[in-house]
Amino acid sequence: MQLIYAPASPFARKVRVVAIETGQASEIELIDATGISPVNPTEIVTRLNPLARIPALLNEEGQLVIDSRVICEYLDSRHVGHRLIPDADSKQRWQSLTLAGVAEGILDTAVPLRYETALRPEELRWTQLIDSQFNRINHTLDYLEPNAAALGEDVCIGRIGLACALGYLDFRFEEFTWRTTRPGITAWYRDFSNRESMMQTVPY
Ligand SMILES: N[C@@H](CCC(=O)N[C@@H](CS)C(=O)NCC(=O)O)C(=O)O
Repeated sequence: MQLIYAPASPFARKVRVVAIETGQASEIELIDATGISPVNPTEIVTRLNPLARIPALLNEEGQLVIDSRVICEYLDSRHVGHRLIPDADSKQRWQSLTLAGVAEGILDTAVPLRYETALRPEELRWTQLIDSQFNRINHTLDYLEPNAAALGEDVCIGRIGLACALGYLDFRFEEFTWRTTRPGITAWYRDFSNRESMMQTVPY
């Protein structure tokens, strides 16, 4: 299989963490599309993915699998170990998928925010939008904080998503000091970041 990714992409990181956690990393050839952005779609990505986004996976049959959520589910469907997406009859399923949705929402906010603050010419930036997007992330982290202790160490799609989202905030928004008022998430993230899968995929 081939995975079009970039080391800086948090969506691609999620997929890579899932690949490592499920023992499939060695089956995946990584193709680096560093530099891709909405104003620089890059040839390798547009050739494979009409949406010109990463991650994009080409499976062994040459079929395209896109959107990180779908790629994670695809990888989770082809191994025999502990399921990262809990089965339909598991009590954990909706809790894990909801956390995955919350993490996705943080990234769906943070990645465009990065484009807005780093890519868009300074004179065209819209501070009201920037502020409201940071507010959204803050509200979401505040919502998670009281239940941080319940996050636990067990690995699942929701926790992987959250860890990749927090890693992205640290990587792209150094000045965004989300830890200050959130000791629970801070401690959880510190522990989760020690997983081999997280250490092997630190963004750069
Ligand atoms: N919903 C998509 C989002 C993927 C995404 O936005 N990836 C970013 C890189 S982190 C990208 O490809 N940006 C280029 C663009 O939006 O044109 C997924 O989960 O795979």
